[in-house]
Amino acid sequence: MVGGVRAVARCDELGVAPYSDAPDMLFRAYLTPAFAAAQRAIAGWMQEAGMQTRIDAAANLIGRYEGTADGPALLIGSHIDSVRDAGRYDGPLGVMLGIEAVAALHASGRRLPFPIEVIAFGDEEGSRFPAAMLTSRAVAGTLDPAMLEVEDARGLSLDEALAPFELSTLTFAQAAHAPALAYLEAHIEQGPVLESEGLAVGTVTGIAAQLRYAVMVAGVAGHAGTTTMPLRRDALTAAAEMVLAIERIARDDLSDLAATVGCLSVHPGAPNVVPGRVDFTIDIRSGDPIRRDRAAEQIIDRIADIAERRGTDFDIRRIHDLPASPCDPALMDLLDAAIAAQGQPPRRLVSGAGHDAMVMAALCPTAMLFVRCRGGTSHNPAEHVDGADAEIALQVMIDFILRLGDHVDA
Ligand code: HGY
Ligand code: MN
Ligand code: MN
Repeated sequence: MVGGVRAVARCDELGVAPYSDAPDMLFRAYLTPAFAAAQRAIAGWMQEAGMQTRIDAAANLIGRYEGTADGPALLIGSHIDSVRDAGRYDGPLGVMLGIEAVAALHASGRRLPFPIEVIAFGDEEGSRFPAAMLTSRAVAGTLDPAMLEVEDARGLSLDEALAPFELSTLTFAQAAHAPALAYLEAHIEQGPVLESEGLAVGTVTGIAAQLRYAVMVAGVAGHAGTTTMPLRRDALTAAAEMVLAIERIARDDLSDLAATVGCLSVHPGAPNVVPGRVDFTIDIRSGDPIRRDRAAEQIIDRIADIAERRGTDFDIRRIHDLPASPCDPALMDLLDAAIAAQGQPPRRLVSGAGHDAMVMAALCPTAMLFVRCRGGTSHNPAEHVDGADAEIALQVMIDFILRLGDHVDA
């Protein structure tokens, strides 16, 4: 089996039990039993590829392939946590391709003038704790300790979730990495551009800025049969109006601005009770941080107007804020050259999705390679990537690594 095909097959293998916490879909959240099982399988693959493995203080799995010199390492990575009811390739494909790149170097007895470390990041999606990219922030050394005081939906603290891994929030920040040469991440595009242009791979120029809020709307719970309509302070109907206002603001912008309400919970949640409280999240993105922040201000103003008119209270908290992150121009040129060397037309594109690379940019120059995925579908079990495209991506990565080696030697 060629490396790219094996990378896809391994993502498929990780898509089911025991590597998923849910029996009927793929959901692998940070620090769960499925997460630990996936780490064990991936560590075995890393070792077969000639790497020494370790788990760092933030529960990231790292495989290291020594170079001919012991300078700053080339880091290659992506994440192995997933969203709920996920596709199989968002995250794991980048890790599997990193392992395959090292396996190919190892098989030909090749060492680079720098060590290579393949990192399987633990928390990128933020699908368990109300924070995202905790583990790449720890590696990049940009972690705000206050971010570690989080609980999952069952009230388990991050510290409690780390305990079975014999780790703790007290030492989490010790995952901070030594200075690195560069960070390379391969990832499915999660959008339709490459497919629509008949291209297997593309060079990412940068990643859009992200903002996330947690909103709480407080009304008054009441009897569904006796609370007359004019007297109601229904938290859900207020929230519904807010959700539509958020969509309207993003739609009217006509740019790359995107705003999403992806979680909403209604309390107490009974058919015969007027909802007294609603919690929801807002995710706002744009390649232009000014546009993103202006939209956030408009959204908060509209939420305040609606809450006031409907006699409800509200609270809004910023839970995630990442600036736009440009990729390194010199590394983009190297990636373009590696793509051209595989007989593929170089194509540059921006990423609307977030990636560990946007956090790693604080540690070292970053490069990202996008791989075509069917229909641009992602965060959906129908996610699909062709083994042939993964193989092209793998050859591009190997060529990129060798070019970087020449660059460092020169
Ligand atoms: O939310 C994102 O953009 C990414 O998939 N974590
Ligand atoms: Mn994702
Ligand atoms: Mn991802």
